Amino acid sequence: MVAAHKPLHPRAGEIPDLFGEHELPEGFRYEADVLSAAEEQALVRRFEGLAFKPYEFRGYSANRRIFTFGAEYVFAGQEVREDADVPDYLLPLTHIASRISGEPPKAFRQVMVTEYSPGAGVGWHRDRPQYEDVVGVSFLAPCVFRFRRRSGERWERRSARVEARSAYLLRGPAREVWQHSIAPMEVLRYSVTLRTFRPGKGHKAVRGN
Ligand SMILES: O=C(O)CCC(=O)C(=O)O
Repeated sequence: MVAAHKPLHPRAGEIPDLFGEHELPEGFRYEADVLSAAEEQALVRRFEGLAFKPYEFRGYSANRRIFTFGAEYVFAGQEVREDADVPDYLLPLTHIASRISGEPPKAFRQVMVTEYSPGAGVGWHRDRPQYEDVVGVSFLAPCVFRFRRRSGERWERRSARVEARSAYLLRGPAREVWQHSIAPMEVLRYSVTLRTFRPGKGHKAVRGN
């Protein structure tokens, strides 16, 4: 659908799906323009220096690459690093995550930078049960953020255009019931995913898929 390329600057919580007919899943919150172009560029310069590794899942490498901060849950394929604390230059993003979620900035104990080269996307999934709230901040290019949930024999679907320099929150049904995915990118995009942990579910350097 060409609608994916339509400029769209909805107010938080009011983004329509690509067809403009359905509400997006409850618990999805969206805020455009959370960063200036200069702030975006400064962060992208930082991302370019990260030692990204392919995201691994059950022994397969995806074509997106990640770098994580926060030692409590280490994805397969990533190093357990001593210096895993969230660096100062990413702290403004924890404040954005706090604003959109109402949780304290420090609650976002895991921060993951993802690099999507052209052709890379994310398959259908829900985030792992260790996590509670999930906030995503987008850089350089818009993406099509897709949702689906089972409805009898069929999938009910929604999708939203997520702009560069925007933030979204996944919580409640948008996070627990609906799966999400990102259509393969045509141009380079980075995202930063900030996650809180469920009480008692943070683990020291647990490795997993
Ligand atoms: O890039 C994004 O905004 C979403 C990433 C995502 O869904 C994930 O890594 O689980």
